[in-house]
Amino acid sequence: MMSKTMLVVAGLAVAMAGQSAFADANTYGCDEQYRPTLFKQFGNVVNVPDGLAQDKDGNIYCSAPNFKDQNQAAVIMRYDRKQKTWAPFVSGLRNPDTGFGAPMGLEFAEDGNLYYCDNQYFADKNYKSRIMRVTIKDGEAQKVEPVVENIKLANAIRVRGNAIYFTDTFGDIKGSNEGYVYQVPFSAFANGKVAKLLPKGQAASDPFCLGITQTTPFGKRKDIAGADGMCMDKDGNIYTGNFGDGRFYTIPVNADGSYGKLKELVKDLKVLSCVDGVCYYEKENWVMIADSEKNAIRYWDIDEQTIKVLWQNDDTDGSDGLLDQPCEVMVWQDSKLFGLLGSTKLIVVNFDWTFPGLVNAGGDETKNDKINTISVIDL
Ligand SMILES: [Ca+2]
Ligand SMILES: [Ca+2]
Ligand SMILES: [Ca+2]
Repeated sequence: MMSKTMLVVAGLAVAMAGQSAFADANTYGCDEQYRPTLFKQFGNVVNVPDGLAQDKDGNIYCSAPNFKDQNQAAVIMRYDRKQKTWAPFVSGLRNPDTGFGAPMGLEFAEDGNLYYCDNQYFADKNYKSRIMRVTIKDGEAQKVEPVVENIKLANAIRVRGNAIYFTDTFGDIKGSNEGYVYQVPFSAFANGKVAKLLPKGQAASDPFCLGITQTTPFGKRKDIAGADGMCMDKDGNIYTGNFGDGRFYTIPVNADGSYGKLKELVKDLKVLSCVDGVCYYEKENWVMIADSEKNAIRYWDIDEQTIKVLWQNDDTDGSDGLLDQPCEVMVWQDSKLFGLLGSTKLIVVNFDWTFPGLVNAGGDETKNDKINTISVIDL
């Protein structure tokens, strides 16, 4: 049996070994307990993963718009929590107008159906994106149909109460770099109806539009992309942020459930210069943020009203589990049901389809690697 002193010495040696091996992360001031590890490495069938959702049994769904190799039709993959296996859940998703499918943000409704963003912006910028509903019976997809149309770049979606909420990342209005948050009630697409957004020039008077963001492009990125990720806290306040400049916002919910005006929370390139996917971590009252530009996971501490870093790393191909252009975050097993079964985990999707000015591949768009990964962080 080890003496107390020996245990302390052994512990110190482990701690020191850890420090030298993980010097890269420590330069960003990250706690080693949050070092990401590899959750899944996909083959070419999933060559660009993007969105994340979980059903009420804790199974994970990952959408794959497959921008790097469009010969691989878009797919939504499903991870069986008990079997620990991945399989296609809905495959061959193609938009009839463009021949191309691009599922991005996705979330389950209370009734068990799955809603997802079909992002057609990279195929056709002329309002071809849609919100789709996958009707599910006994755990199997039955049909896939549009419920909202006339969207530019449908990106993130949430389902709460009797409405869906989603972001549209581009407006393409000359001289103004807008992004949008929409709320569309189920009644607008009941009985086979399809809801249609107004053209972006009329967004301010669109009854479905809750808020309009503004992006100021900067540096090498010069990216004008607006509202990207979106989530709600436990009270229903909405959080969103711009991909292009990291400006971070809330839309506060009123006592009667209606929404107030979009309000800026952070506009500071030094602490946050890119917001991709966001999710709510109820236990800590944090909004987790995928910083696609800097290979980082940051969070908005709602109680302290500050941005902090959970993890950040330099360029990697992702095979080591480290972040490789993280685009989506999801707190997994945060419910009472799964909390008993294991620790809470943050699942992180790595987009790895680089744009100018990102840490990933030095922003070189010709250098996307072939390793397509999901990371996991123990919270
Ligand atoms: Ca996104
Ligand atoms: Ca990679
Ligand atoms: Ca990389």
